[in-house]
Amino acid sequence: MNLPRVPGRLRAVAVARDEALRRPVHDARTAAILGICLGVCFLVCFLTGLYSHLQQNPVTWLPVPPRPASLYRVTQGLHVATGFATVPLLLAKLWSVYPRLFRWPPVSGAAHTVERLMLVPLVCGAVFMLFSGVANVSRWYPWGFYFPAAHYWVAWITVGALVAHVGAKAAVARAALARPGDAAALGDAAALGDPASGDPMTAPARGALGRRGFLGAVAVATGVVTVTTVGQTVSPLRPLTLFAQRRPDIGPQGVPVNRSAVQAGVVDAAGDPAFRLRVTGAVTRRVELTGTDLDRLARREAELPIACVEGWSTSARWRGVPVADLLAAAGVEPDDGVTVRVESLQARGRYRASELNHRQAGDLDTMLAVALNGERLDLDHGYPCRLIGPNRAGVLQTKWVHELVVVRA
Ligand SMILES: Nc1nc2c(c(=O)[nH]1)N[C@H]1C(S)=C(S)[C@@H](COP(=O)(O)O)O[C@H]1N2
Ligand SMILES: [Mo]
Repeated sequence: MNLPRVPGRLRAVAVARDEALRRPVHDARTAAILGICLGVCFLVCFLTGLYSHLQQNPVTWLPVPPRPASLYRVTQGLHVATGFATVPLLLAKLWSVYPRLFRWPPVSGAAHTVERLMLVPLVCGAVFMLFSGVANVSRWYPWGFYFPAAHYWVAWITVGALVAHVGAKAAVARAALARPGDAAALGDAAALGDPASGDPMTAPARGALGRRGFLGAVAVATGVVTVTTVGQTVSPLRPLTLFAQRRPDIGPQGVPVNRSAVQAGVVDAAGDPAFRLRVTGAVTRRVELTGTDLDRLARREAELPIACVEGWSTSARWRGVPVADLLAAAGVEPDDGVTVRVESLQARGRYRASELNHRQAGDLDTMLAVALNGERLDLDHGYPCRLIGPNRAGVLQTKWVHELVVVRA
């Protein structure tokens, strides 16, 4: 090898790098295969994440529909599952490509400099997304920022960098996938600008990990992570739930509780005989109902899921009063100018209120539930009444409801 201007230490790095790049586990073909798997996971995760963002930050020009009833359960289950599956995939990809970091000279030309700089937001963004997502569903918050906002904006940065990366690498990846592995390894090392790498010593050393073995191990790791976590939403896999934070069948009345009545500080108010549910705001008649009135009016039954943003979900049988009936009693027609604010007895906290658009408010399965799985609603599930509606994120299923405020645009 002839590298006259490179000091001895760097030359040793170059030799080690070229040797690594000749191994199939570090070549362009392996990188491309892992890249495609990662790209698919990122795409599904990003789109389902956008949908979850839209649920929690509604816009008038794209109202979230109440049907299909289980849509959010499926999209958020996919969001968390693909996020988890991405962890082993990303680690494998980073390990597969890290020898390229030691390229010398580090950049050649302006376009290449930009391409390499884009790796910073791509890698940092991807690591941040996975770390913050996994920590959040584990209910570990080792940070001072508001998780949903940070997770949302870093997602855009990461996906932007990913699009640029795919654009820059498409030709190399396509070629690597079209060629048999060894040629890919060779071409790849040569592409790093070191003519000495063009020698034909491309076969992996005897006993070294081959591409098939490496990708097989990654597939097994991804499978294990998925199978031991999706039980939090896919009922037949419940017994295998090992790493997920929730068994969705454990809790009062067979449903988990995220925030209890004690934590929400509503025990006294919820148990007070003076409790009244009020329908207020842009109404023709004010409506005021006692707990007994609610029980009497609660004739609607529906099987609807609770689907937490953290990935667990479960289906349950609810009985309650359709919000549409309460609006009718208040003389309100839920046309497209109407939104309904659902207010909880809980005085503080981010999830103490939620909003219904006119389509959600008009769906008869959107109701104030008083019974769950055939029993009077448990205090921790929102007694005296809680909102439950089809195709809604768990955070929007407000518990301990005491007021519906009709807002007219
Ligand atoms: N008032 C109030 N309602 C709330 C919450 C809350 O903290 N306060 N948490 C929400 C979240 S995050 C979820 S997932 C569901 C869970 O409902 P459950 O405890 O009945 O399972 O309630 C929602 N309703
Ligand atoms: Mo939740």
